[in-house]
Order: sequence, then C-alpha cells, then structure tokens
Amino acid sequence: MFDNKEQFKKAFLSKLEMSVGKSFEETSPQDQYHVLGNMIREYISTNWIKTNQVYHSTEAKQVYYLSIEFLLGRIMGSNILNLGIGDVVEEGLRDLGISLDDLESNEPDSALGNGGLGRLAACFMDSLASLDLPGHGCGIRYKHGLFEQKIVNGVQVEYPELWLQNGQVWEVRKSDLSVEVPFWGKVESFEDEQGRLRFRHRDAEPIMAVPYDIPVVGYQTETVNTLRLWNAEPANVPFHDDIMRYKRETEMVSEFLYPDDAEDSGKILRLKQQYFLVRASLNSILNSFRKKQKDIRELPNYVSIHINDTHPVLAIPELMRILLDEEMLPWEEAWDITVQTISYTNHTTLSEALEKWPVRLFQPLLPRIYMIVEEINERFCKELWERYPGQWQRIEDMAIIAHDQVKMAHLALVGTHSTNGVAYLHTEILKKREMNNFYEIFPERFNNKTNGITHRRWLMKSNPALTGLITESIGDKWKVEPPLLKELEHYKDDAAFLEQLEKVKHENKVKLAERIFQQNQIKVNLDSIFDVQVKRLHAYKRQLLNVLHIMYLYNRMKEDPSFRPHPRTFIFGAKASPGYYYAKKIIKLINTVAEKVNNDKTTNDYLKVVFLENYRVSLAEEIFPAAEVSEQISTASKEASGTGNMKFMMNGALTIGTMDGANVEIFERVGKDNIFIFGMTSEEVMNYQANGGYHSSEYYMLDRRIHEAVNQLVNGFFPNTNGMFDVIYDSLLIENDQYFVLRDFDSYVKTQEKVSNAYQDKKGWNKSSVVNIANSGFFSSDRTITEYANDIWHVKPVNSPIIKA
Ligand code: CR1
Repeated sequence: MFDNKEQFKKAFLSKLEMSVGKSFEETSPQDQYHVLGNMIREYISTNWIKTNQVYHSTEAKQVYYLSIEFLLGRIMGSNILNLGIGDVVEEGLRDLGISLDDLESNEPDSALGNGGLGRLAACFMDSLASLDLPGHGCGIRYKHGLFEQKIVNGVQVEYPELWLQNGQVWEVRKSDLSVEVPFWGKVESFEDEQGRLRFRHRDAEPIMAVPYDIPVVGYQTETVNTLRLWNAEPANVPFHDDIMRYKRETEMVSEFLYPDDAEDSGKILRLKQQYFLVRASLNSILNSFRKKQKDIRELPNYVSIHINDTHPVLAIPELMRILLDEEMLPWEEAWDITVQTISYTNHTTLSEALEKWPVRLFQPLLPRIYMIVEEINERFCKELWERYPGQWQRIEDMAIIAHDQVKMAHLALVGTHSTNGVAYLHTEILKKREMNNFYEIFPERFNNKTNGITHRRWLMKSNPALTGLITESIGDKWKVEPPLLKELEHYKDDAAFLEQLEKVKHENKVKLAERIFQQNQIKVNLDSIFDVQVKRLHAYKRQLLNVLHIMYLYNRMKEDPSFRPHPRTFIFGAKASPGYYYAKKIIKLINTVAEKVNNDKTTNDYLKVVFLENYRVSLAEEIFPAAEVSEQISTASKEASGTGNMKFMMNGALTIGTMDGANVEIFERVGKDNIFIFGMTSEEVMNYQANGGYHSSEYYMLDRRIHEAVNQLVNGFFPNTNGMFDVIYDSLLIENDQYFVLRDFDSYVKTQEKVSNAYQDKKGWNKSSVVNIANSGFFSSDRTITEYANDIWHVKPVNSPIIKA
C-alpha cells in the first residue's frame, strides 16, 4: 500500500470512505489523519508481530526501560520517516490536494512527560529500535499528559491535556495481558508444608493494570519494538466497600502525569503510580521470561531492567518479592539476582528532587514491599557497621530508611549493579560529592553515559532543508552513522556552502517568524539574531538572568541613543509546574518585559521579546531549526546534562552557556572559538555553597546596571505590577541569590556582547555553525544507547538491519 503513489492513493481513498462513511470531499483533516495513521499502523504490524516472535523465541537478552515519563510528541511523522515512506505519502496526498504537514498537525502530542527526563526516554526508544536492540519501554498511560499552557495577561493558566479525546491510532489495548496490582491490606506469615516461613498479602485492594502497546519503529530496519503503557482500571472482583470511591481512586492512578520536574507532591497517589508501574511491568517481564523455561537464577543473563531515575526504584523490592515469595529463593540468592538484573540512572542532584517517602504512608500502602525494604536496609546498615565501626553519622546518612523516611536514591544505589550520571561533569559530581559515600563502597558501579538525542527527529524530521544540504555535501551515510557529520568540517571555508547554510537558516527563521506572528501577533525582524531559551521554567535554569540582560539592553538603549546593538529577538518557551509560585512569576516577568520593549518605538527595531505559549515537542521542532543562539545558562553544577543544548547545536545554533552539564562536552568538541562560555565554574559554585554563599547585595550596590534593573522589578517601572515581582526581588537580595544570577551577570553581559560582535562577521558565524553541526554526531542517542547496551545491559542487536535502497 506504500509501494507507489497510485497504490497508496487508492488504498487511502477506499479506507477513508469505508471508515468514516463520508465522501472524500466531506472528510475533515481529522478524519484523514486517523485514516492515514491507521494505515501506517497496519503496515507496521507485520514487522511488529515478527519482532515479537523473534523476541519470544530468541535466547538473546532483553532490556526493559522503566520510566514514569515518555515524552513522545507526535508519532506519525517519525514513523513515516523511519519507514521510508515519506515520498510516496507526500506525493500521493498532494495529488489529492492534501498537505502532509497540515495533516500531521492534527495529531496531538503524546506528552506523557515533563521535560528532559521524559524526552530522553522517548529518544532512547527511537534509538533502541533503530539499532535493532531488543528494548522494551514500560510506562503509564496517563489520561492527561502534561497540562496545556495558555498565557492570559502574561500569566500562565493550565488546562487539562486531552490527547486521548479523539482516539489514539497508535496504541493497541491488550486486556488479556492485564495484571492485578494490590494495595493496602496486611501481610500474614505462615509455615508451609516444608516448614518454611512464608508471607501472604491479605485484604488488599486490587487495581487492574491494562496494557496498551505502542509500536516503536526503527529507522530502515524490520525491528518494531514495543512501548507498553499501563492503564489503571477497576479490578473485576466483588467489592464490598463504597464502589464509587473505589472506581474513582482506581482511575486516579493513571489520570494525571505529575506536573513536577523536580519536586513531588500528592505523595500517596504518586507512590501508587510508581508501584503500579513496577508491579505490572515486572509481572509481564517475568511472564515472558518464564515462557523460556530457564532456571530463575539465570534471570540476569536474559533480562536487564533499567530504572529511569528513582521513580521506578520499587522494582528492587518487587523483584525481591517475586524471587522470595513466588520463586522461594533464599534471601542472598534473590539479592544477587536482583542487583545483577537492575541498573539505575540518576538525573539530578537537586535535593528537592531526591525522592523520600514517609514510612507512615509507605508501610500501609505497600505492606509486603515495605517489609522487604526494611530488611534490605537492615542488612545494608549491618555491612556499614562492620566497615565503619562507630561511625554513626555516616551510617545514618547512608541508611535507606532514616528519620521515618525511605530514601529512594539510596535504595537505587544499593540495589543495582550500575549507577550512571547523564554527563561527564554530573557523574563526577555524583562520585566526588553528592554520592561520595556510596562511591567509596561501590566504585565499580558508577559510570557515565552522556545523554543524547535522536538525530532522526531533531534533524532529519524537523529540519529537512538542512538535512538536504548536508546530504548533498557528504552523502547520506551520516543518517545511520551520525559521527560522519564530522566530514562537514571540510566545508567550513567553502563560501558556497556557507551561503547555502545561511539560506537554510533564513528559510527556517521565516517559518518561525510566521508562527510567532500567528500566535503572538508580533512582527519580528528577520535579520535580527534569533536568541532562544526553551526548557522548563526553573530557578536554576536562570531564565531570570536572560531577562535581566534584556532589561539592561533596553535601559542602556533608552539612556544612550548611540548604543544600538545588532537587532535581537529573544524567544522563550517554558512551562512552570502549577504549584511553583516563583517560576510562574518569572513567566509573568518575561511577558511584562515583552510588553514594554516590544511597544517602545524608540528601541523596538533592535529588541523584541517573544514568549511562545505551550512549549512542547511539536513546537520545539519548529523552533530549533530557526535558532541562532542557544541559551544554556544554568548555575554551574545544577543542570545534570541538558538535551536541548544538543538539539540547538545539531541545527547549527551557537551556544552561550555556563560550564555545566553537557555544555562542557559541547565545548570540548567545538572548541572555544565556536561557543560562548561565561560565568562561574561548578567548582566555584560548590565552594561558595560550602562556605555559605556570597553577598548578592554587594553586586546590587556596586553594579549600576544590576541596581537599575533589579529596582525596576519593584518600583513601578512596569505599569500595574504593584508587588507582583516582590518574590523575585527578594530571591535576589533577601534570600541572597541562591543561583548566583547577579554574580554571573557581568560575565553574561560581556559574553553577550561577544555574541553580537561575532554575528557582524556573518561568514565567521556560519563557519562556527558548521563546526557545531559537524561535531554534533557524538550527541546522537544512538551513541548513548550503544554505550548503555555494551557497558550496562549487555544486550546485542537481534534483527539484522535491512537497509532499503
Ligand atoms: C535534568 O535536569 C537532564 C535530563 C535528562 C533532568 C536534565 O539536565 O538533561 O534530566 N532531570 O537526563 C530530571 O528531570 C528529575 O530529574
């Protein structure tokens, strides 16, 4: 049906009429999207079945990637690309007067994630399939993904996200594979016939976990992996209690994605979600393994379970429960198997993001699991005691249960054979500082896996013009071997190539400018520098530093008519967690500054500020290709890696950034002349912190630029904002500027001047852009996943790739 245009058109038209019962002329773009989606899914299904059969029969080890978030974005375009059917579909539709782009825009983003952590999981799924690795995703099918953001009077307003409202074409419900998940109740011990001590979970309230499978298509291969998302539904048991309450509480479990990037709230429900994911996933993993009729002690040779951050860390006690209570192995043996099977990635050192659960909530909700965690803790503390006799403080600091709390990161460190950070610097900080205690005991467990992004979505799909230019120049092998992008460096002095590159960027800027006009009614100057900061809103990411710099530019232009820097368009996109008061104030501030400077005729040829609402994967795909400056300005040591930084680089933007996260590795690859580094180093930040911070008020008192801008937050400079930005002012001066915004201000301003100057030499700029693109291959998630597969999971490709001509 996708072999040639004519066949495709015929199939499409007949399916369209059959499934929506309208004549072609009457069908809506929605109808057309659904029909095309269904056709593609059907097309995929042969290879999907085949892949599953191979996985069932093979002796090859399988990896299961457990994640509470999968931020997939739109699925259709990525499938079309990976299947290599783009030309047929596009041309066929064009004959029918339909644009594929328009049709794709009818697909809602699958936004089952908050930010980097969830998007990383999605990139990993794409790479696993594309590398023919037997990798399965396990997640939750939230009814509502990340909220939709509207900006009303400059303020973020949240609306529920409705991705399932019009039906999902990519998922397949498999109710026959449902799993019961028990909560509450009590644990009874008894002696079995052989006189062994056994445990029984009684009077539990069960929830049914129903899997919905989404196919994950690899690029130019027959492999179609599975992302299994669990839906919470009432179990089919007679229930004496209040049935309405039961139904409501059950469905709540997969109702909402927690809108937190770095904090947790709604504790019981969140913990329920975590166990729900783990119990259902491990049950289905063990079912597949048992079908192979191997000795359970062989589990680590056949199965690898990866936990994405600590959210699925209950996989450790859950696997112990299965091995102890179902397989009846002795503790030591069960423990060895568990540790060998499971591995863990840490994604943050921010203390507010390190999960801790109060025992008083944990124990009643998960009584058997709690018993096991207690035992793990006791055994671990005993080992510590033997190793560090008398060092009470150290033991208390490292315990899994302490001060009536269960520390999930400690459980992960103790109960897995591998802990990895997500960028070189981050891993070093884990080893030397944050987790140094654990590193001392388990040095061999710590390793780095620098994050990556799928170049298929973030370059080939989102930036076809650049993809075309690259391919014309160096051929298309880079598509399956991204480090070959390096060959582009030969073109960095090729005037014709640089001109082409500039043209591509310009076209992408035109498209983004149209989007900006459509959404914000702001006309932007196409010759201005497109300077972009898109990411979650968080104090440590320092959108505030960017804003203060804009205010400074504006103030200086007002003061000095001869000061006119190269025109800039500052573009922001960011969602704030709904309960994160400060972050929401920053959004309001950005919009307030935008209102002021965009409407000042004396400066607005030089300065525009745009806040694009509802930042999400599909919008990101429009933004990165048009960006020229990438803002990666977190307080050094705070951003574990960042992945947006890589997407910008791959699309030829130049980074202005601190030596933080993966910026460090970008710097190493492009060299100091092709990146703009500023600000304190992580060492400096950590030393300051160890010594009680710095004195932000000195910077405020001594630096006129800072003084003026900070005062403007509270002195009526912005009309009708009385008291509105007090929290921001206080964070800088009363709370002594935890994130060193004022400390880094001068360095940031000077470095931004360098950016402006560099842009004057357009040829030099384009040359730097080439160097960035050419060195971005390292940041393909194919490299990252290959490292995980080789070093942590020990899994090998199963299907051999069939490269289509
Ligand atoms: C980090 O903040 C990193 C992603 C993916 C985030 C970001 O720097 O790129 O993870 N951490 O590794 C996170 O969400 C809960 O922690």
